[in-house]
Order: sequence, then C-alpha cells, then structure tokens
Amino acid sequence: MPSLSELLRSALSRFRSATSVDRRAVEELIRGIQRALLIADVNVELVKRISDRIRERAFLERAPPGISRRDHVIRVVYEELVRLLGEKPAEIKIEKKPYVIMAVGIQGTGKTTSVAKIANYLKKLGYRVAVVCADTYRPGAADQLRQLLDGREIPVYHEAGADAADIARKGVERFSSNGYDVILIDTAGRHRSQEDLMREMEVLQREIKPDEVMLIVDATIGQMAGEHAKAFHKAAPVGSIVLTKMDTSARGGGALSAVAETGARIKFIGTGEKLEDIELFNPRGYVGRLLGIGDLESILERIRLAELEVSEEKAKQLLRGEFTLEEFVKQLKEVRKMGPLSKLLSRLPIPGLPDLPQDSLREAEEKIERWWAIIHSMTAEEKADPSVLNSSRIRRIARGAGVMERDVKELVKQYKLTRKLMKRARKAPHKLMGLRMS
Ligand SMILES: Nc1nc2c(ncn2[C@@H]2O[C@H](COP(=O)(O)OP(=O)(O)OP(=O)(O)O)[C@@H](O)[C@H]2O)c(=O)[nH]1
Ligand SMILES: [Mg+2]
Repeated sequence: MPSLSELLRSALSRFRSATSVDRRAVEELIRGIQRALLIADVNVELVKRISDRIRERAFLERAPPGISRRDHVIRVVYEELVRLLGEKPAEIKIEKKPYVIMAVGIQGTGKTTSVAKIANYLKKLGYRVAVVCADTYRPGAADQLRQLLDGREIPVYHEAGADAADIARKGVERFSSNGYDVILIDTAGRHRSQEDLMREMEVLQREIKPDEVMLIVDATIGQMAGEHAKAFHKAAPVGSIVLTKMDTSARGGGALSAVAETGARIKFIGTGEKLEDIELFNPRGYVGRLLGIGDLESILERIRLAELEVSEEKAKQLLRGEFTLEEFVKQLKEVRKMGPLSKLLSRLPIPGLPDLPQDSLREAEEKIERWWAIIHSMTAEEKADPSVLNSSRIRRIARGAGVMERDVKELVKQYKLTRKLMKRARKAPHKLMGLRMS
C-alpha cells in the first residue's frame, strides 16, 4: 500500500502539473489529500475539517503579489497539514536535577526501546543520564535495556524479585545521590489491560512522583491512539507522548493527528528499531518531509519574502500619507483583526488617530463597521477624491449605508486628519515601523 507521503506527493504533483488552477483542480487536489489522509486512518471529522479549511483559504485568500495561485494553494495545504498535527514543536525541558521521566504503555508498544533511545538522545545533548528498569513482569527486561545501551555509558539499575515501586524508588535514590541529570524509568506492559496499566501507573506516580510521565503509543493503531492519549491525560496531567513505529505503518498520520487533537504533547516519534531512530517531534519538519521538503521550502520562502515586501511597501506608502479613503478604513479593519483594538491603536505614536482609543472597544468596532458601509455606498470618484463630497452626495451616501450624515462627515474628517498626521509623522518613521501594516 502506498504511504501517506507517496499519496500526498502524488496528489500535489498532479495539482502542480494541472493546466490551470481553477476550482476543479483545487477540488481534485482536496480529494487526493482526503484519500491520503483516510488511508492513513485520520479521523473522518478531521479530514472534513482540513478539507473545508483548504477549500476556503484556496478560494478566498489572495496570493501575495508575484506569487502564483498554484504556490499559494500548496502553501495552504502545507500549513493546514501542520495545523492538523498541532503546530507547536516539542522541546526538551530538563527543569530540575535530577529530572525523572517514567515511561508507561501497554505491552509491546516500544517502551523499553524508547527509554533506551531517549536516554541515548539526551546523553548526546550532554546530560548525565541513567536508566531504571522497573519492569518485573518481562523476563530479561533489564538485559534488554543493557543490550540496547551497550557501550553508551548509561547505567541501568534493576533488582530481581523486588516490587516495581521499590525498584523505581531505590534506583532514583541511587542515581540522584550520584549526581545524574536525568533518570528514565522503564515499566512493565505485560499481561495487563489498560485499566491495570493505569492503576500501576497511578501507584508508581504516587510513590515516585516523576517529573514527566511518558506514554509510549504504537502508531500502527492509527486514530485509536487518540483514545489512549485521552485516557492517559486524565490520569497523568504532566504527561507527554511518544509515538513509536512510525516507520512501519501508513497509519502513523492517523495516530499523530488523533493525539494532536486531544491536545496532548507529542514529544518524540520512533522511526525504526535502532537506538538512533528517534526524533523530537516537529510538525513543520514532519509535514515538510511528507511533502518532499526540497522545493516546498523554496516556495514557502518566496511567499514569506513577498509578504514582507508587501507590508514594507505598504507601510512606506502609509507613512507618506498616500492612501485612499478605502485603504484607510481597510487598515482600521486589519488592525482590528490583529488584536484588541484599543491596545493596538494606543501604540500608534500619533495623538488622536481617528479618536478611537477614547471610545470603548465596542463603539470603535461599530464605528469601523459604519465606515465600511459608507465606503461601499460611495462611487469610485468619491472614494478617489472625497473633496467632491457636497451635502447632497453626503445625504445619498448616508442613506445608502444606513448611517447618519454626520457619520459620513466624521469619516472624511478623520481620513483627512490622519493623512495629515501621517505626513507629519514621517519625521519620526522609526516609531511607526514597529506596527505591521499590510
Ligand atoms: N520499526 C520499529 N520498531 C520498533 C520501534 N520501537 C520499538 N520497536 C520494536 O517493537 C518491539 C517491542 O519493543 P519493546 O521496546 O520491547 O516494547 P515494550 O513496550 O518495552 O514491550 P513490553 O516491555 O513487553 O511491554 C521490538 O521488536 C522493537 O524493536 C520503532 O520506532 N520502529
Ligand atoms: Mg519493555
């Protein structure tokens, strides 16, 4: 069966070679992505959500100047896939010494392997790392760990015949007093139901109070991983998640998206049986590789630059006081989208810029809406040159927009005032440049 990556790439490459980027081409791309995600066992609801978002953005958002619609759509697909996986990259946070990480999970998910991999990973980052084998069920569990870590100078603590909590406590004590930075605890997963597992985890958690509980989930179960993550998250709020065997199944995408959906933190993904086959989870990097990062990266970079240029060029125009009435109101709307209006406007170094900070937030928003309506009742001539507005035109516009005549007059007055102030403010442009206007 083709992998998620192969399916996504082929959908994208069909889109890229399509003769035109019309509705049909976009719909076909979306269908290809849907198919890929469903085969990867991504939840149907999530597939629907991402399809809707891609469709909406592909048709409604304008590509920055110089960027083709095709590239814009590819960027949208990339960003929405990243969003599907939770956007935020995982990070290593060893906040205290020793930092105790306990790995838990049902049988055969890859706990022992992951503990060894993470121990090795952290060791390479320069931490002093030790491992405790608190698995009392699996014969030879400690040997398995020692074998995996052979030659890595990472000690393994185990005690045959003792209780799991005892082993864990003693191991942590010993390694703490020896000055280790990180202590990883491997636990049992054998012959247990999920309820049993949760119970043992709770006992260990109470006794050991690890700084981080790591749930090891086998990604081959696809979207079922979300259920595990949810149950686990309830029992262990300090938890993070490792998804293993991402290399062996096409369903890894389903597992990742389902876990991300629960809001749980995906920390690592396991990508093979060897000690080095682990990576800190980074949605952007992961999606980039799925789609074939090479030329995707250059597309993204070009778009970023184009957007930068647009905003700088625009900012300069604004600084020169070169903007139309329509642009003026549009800017206000844009600024409003960026965050609490009053806070943003108060950052403008110009006193009295359209007098908005003095109004309440809601009043300001209503005013901008009225102004927007006014703009829409104006003719092109009036918009280009508001000085043609006489009282009969003002009356007509006010009626058309459903506002008072004084609203129209106020808008024009504010527009003129703002332009004048902007021109004056050119003398101190550095103050204005801090505010992104695009
Ligand atoms: N391909 C691949 N295999 C993995 C990965 N992680 C673990 N495995 C394999 O999965 C099998 C089980 O791994 P273990 O680490 O023993 O799993 P466990 O959770 O400790 O198992 P129990 O202690 O018996 O519950 C082993 O054969 C590992 O080599 C991975 O990321 N990719
Ligand atoms: Mg094990």
